[in-house]
Amino acid sequence: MAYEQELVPPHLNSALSAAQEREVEFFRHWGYLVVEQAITPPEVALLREALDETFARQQSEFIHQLLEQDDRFAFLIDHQPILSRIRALLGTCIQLHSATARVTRPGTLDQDWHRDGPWPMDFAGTPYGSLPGQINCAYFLDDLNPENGPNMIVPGSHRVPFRPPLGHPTFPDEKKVFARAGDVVMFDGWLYHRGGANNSQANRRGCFMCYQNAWMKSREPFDGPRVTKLRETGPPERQMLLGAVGPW
Ligand SMILES: O=C(O)CCC(=O)C(=O)O
Repeated sequence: MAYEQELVPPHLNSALSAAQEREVEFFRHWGYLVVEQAITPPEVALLREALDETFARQQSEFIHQLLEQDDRFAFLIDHQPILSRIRALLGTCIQLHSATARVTRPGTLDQDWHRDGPWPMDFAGTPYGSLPGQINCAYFLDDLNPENGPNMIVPGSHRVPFRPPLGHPTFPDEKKVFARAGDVVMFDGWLYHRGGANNSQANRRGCFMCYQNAWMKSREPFDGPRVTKLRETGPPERQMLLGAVGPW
């Protein structure tokens, strides 16, 4: 066997409370969920500090392999207010697809509508039931407003069987999410989404923890020194989240 048996939970689906079932139903239908104040103000301050330092070193708007940058990001791996919802949606055998951050500088233009993966979508899934399931969790570290740009989504678009339009035309049913610092927008990676233009004078900061089932390929290798140490020293679920289950 290529993995330690104790890493794999005995059941794929755990029992859900009535409140969790309502959230799952909402997410299945609309493809997103806003979790207000999922991190505390001190946690927001900690992440801002870590991200500002990372950004000063990297000078890149988009930061890949975030967990390799600074230990202060590590608590996001299994932050329970979000991970409990990921488990409710994807089941218990889950891993990170990627951990990234975006610092949207003043003057950045509107993003184009996009999905996070190239795979075609069919609202019926496959005959056996699977969908390209991937859920991105956007931790916003600044209050979003019309100046620095909302997080834009088209609720329900995660199941439409065609790709988003080119550019960033207006959808009649688009939603501008004005998240507050500390809120998390969880969204199906196939939901049409984009970041709004930043016309303010300040950076607009966010960390993106993206999850999928543990039997899928991750986008990141998760093989750098910080992640390797986190995996080797972490409890079983954290090990699984960081890719300890290799080939099946
Ligand atoms: O910043 C946002 O609101 C969304 C960012 C995004 O979709 C991306 O970076 O691909």
